[in-house]
Amino acid sequence: MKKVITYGTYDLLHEGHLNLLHRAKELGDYLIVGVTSDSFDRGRGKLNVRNNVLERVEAVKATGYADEVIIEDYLGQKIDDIQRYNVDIFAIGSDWVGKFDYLNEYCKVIYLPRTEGISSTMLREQTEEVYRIGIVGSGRIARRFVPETKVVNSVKATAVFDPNKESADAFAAQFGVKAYFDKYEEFLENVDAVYVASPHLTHYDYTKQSLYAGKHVLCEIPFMLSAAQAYELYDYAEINNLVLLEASKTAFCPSFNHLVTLVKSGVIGDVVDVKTSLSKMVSAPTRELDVVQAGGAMNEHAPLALMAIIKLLGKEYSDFDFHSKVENGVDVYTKVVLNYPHATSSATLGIGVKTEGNMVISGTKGYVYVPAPWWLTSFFEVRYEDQAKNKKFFYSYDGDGLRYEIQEFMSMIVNHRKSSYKLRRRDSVTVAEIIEKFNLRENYKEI
Ligand code: C2G
Repeated sequence: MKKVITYGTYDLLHEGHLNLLHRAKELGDYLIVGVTSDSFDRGRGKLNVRNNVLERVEAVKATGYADEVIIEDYLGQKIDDIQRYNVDIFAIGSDWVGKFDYLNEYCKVIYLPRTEGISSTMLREQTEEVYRIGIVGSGRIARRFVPETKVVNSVKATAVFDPNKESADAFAAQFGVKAYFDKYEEFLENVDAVYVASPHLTHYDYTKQSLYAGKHVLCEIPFMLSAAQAYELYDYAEINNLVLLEASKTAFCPSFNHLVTLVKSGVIGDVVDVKTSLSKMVSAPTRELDVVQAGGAMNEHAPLALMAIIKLLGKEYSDFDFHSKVENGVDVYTKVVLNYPHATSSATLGIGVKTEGNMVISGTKGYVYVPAPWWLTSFFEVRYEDQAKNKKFFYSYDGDGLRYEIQEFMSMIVNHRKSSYKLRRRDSVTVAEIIEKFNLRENYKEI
């Protein structure tokens, strides 16, 4: 029996795909089709795929050409598959000519003619609705945001709001958007969605006003400084069919997502300890060191670190405590410990104390090591007692990494999804709750 294998995303399955699958099937007796996973596609820069992997697998099955459908999830998998399934022919469209010649070592490689005049990109563009996003704040993160919107479908940055007219104008001139500085309502009237990147203490008000005006909101970290505020706004968004998402960058990155799925699937056994660390040294004068502007290591860095712990261990922690070094009223260093019935965790956060910014997840069978800076990593390793079993994982982390959260936000809007499995609302509320406990100085000790 002659076995043929082919791979693809098969987004918005079209005639080009049908022709390709038909031709591939005719090359042999048994056709295996590898459909790319969502994270694999994101990892290879295909950010704007419209159908999720389950929908794409169903579409391929419905063509009737595939005898077997498998998921392609990692770089190098084609070599593994060809050997594992005893494949005779690897077939792929002619847009890939030359790219897969290296597979000749394992089987015959055939490039099939590509159907001209149709592609998933074309279909996506034809059916695409573009949402105007307005940016509140014109600081460092807002500047990194605009270029990242350009690689995501369905969104265009069109406006900026900053009460400081000069900053708003400078930002508008640099990025080709319209500036607003006094009337927030007017800014809201001219956008469909809002990215809140203003100082911490203003997040709640700007987000609330935007939601009340019927706009979807992506809000920077720290999202809210109390659980009640987070609850209230998520509730309002839910009832009013609006998307509200915490811009917890790392939560949406391909590497971190895969790490969570691997750990949940038991590769290191039961998780017993999660240690994360995040430090960025700052020097005065800066808002991070200003008590009036909710400065401090905890408000600054806890959102990402706690998000990671909660995603790995859940929100049902049994007790917690904080140990801080304080200067001029702000914590320049905080160690937060969260204990669970069967696990413990800690985050060491610094703005005036330097820590090693890695993450180590210890389990009963092995551990995961994510080197610094873990929050924007493109690499991690699963390690065991028997080092021969260690496995390294590499991912792309494109641009400034904001594209992943923007893509998730837009996909939620376009597909009318109000929650994201990458960052559940209840997890986001728990992060706010722990930050609130710190700001109330519960279980708190100065060192
Ligand atoms: N195709 C085609 N004609 C088109 C469009 C696509 O023949 N008009 C073919 C592609 O050449 C490919 C298959 O259909 O063989 C799937 O295409 P995509 O969904 O675009 O997936 P792709 O990114 O090509 O996947 O591991 C993934 C593969 O390496 C490539």
